[in-house]
Amino acid sequence: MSDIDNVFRHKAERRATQDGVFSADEVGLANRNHGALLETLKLDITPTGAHYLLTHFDVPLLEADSHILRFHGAFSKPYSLDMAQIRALPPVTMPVTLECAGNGRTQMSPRSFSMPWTYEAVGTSEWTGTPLRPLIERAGPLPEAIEVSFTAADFGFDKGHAHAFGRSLTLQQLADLDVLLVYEMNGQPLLPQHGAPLRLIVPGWYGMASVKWLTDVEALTSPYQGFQQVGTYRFRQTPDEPGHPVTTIRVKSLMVPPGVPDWVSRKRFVTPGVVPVQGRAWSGAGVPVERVEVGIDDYWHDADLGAQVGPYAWRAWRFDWQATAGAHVLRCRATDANGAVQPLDPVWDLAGFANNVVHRVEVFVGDYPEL
Ligand SMILES: Nc1nc2c(c(=O)[nH]1)N[C@H]1C(S)=C(S)[C@@H](COP(=O)(O)O)O[C@H]1N2
Ligand SMILES: [Mo]
Repeated sequence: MSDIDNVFRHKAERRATQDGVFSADEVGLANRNHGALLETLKLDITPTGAHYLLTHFDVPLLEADSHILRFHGAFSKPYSLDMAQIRALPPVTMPVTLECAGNGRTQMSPRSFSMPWTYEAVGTSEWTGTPLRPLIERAGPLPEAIEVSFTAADFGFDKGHAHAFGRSLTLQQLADLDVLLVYEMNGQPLLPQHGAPLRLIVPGWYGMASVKWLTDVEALTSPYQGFQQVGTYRFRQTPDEPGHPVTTIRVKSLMVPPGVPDWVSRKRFVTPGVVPVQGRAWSGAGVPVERVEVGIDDYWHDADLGAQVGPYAWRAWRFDWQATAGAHVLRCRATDANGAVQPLDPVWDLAGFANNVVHRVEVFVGDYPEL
């Protein structure tokens, strides 16, 4: 067996979970895939450079001028579009909150051996593109078509499986969702790392559905078997069960950590008095957030809610805290219009998916002369 085979064998047999210190592999993933700076939660729209990143393989550096999107497979009228033709289609700009399904993974114990997110894999952008639905209708799915797969230009190995990143949606999901074919983020052409020149945005779903570097749209007559659809992004308690697919975003909120931080621990320092505590809250599937509570130690207080920027975007909230001297734990907890509420402790999943546990920040209140 060659050394190359050994590398993939090692990866195929990697441990599913671990506890304790972070491995060099996890640190390497964290260096490639950064999260949002929590202070940008003051803004409705995350500055493009502060939007989190999740790229499994290498970022393909594609030329917009020669990029082609192909509609093929079980369609009656397969066709292709270049970027000029896509930009000439009716444009839509929509604020959408995107969150990685692995956000919060490190708060589970044992944790999944993967990208070690804590709280920060979320952001909201103004995405500009064109609705996908009319383009699927134009291709004319054959009566036997049941799903459409979306394949990207990035390729690599995961657990020994070689594949281009790809995902699928059923024709019913495509009819129900407001999927966009996107070429601009916050009024600028997509950056290479966010999917240039063309990506999907699937509003209300966790980020894995929003395929970057999109090249192929294929109608299928049997369920898609791509690794990113069947090999991962499934809720599981054990590695052997098929599990059920990760889809819509769970209700969640985050706060801008108040005061000033300690460089390494990120614990916070404020002086006594009124301390504004603010943040953003969101849910999936277009379900609005109805309530945000702020926990000061063991007491919960209702926060004031700001405007909902769009059906798929997060909502601002704010609470004025009368800070008293001592060490305090601040938390925030959102409830959506379906009555779903964030749990106080993580709900364990093998791969660490969809952890919407309450955000917890430690704050020291004192008469710090420097503040
Ligand atoms: N082609 C491709 N699309 C992809 C991914 C990827 O690795 N390759 N990662 C997905 C995941 S898991 C997430 S959370 C989002 C992240 O989008 P962003 O990097 O623009 O924030 O892209 C999704 N689309
Ligand atoms: Mo993700």
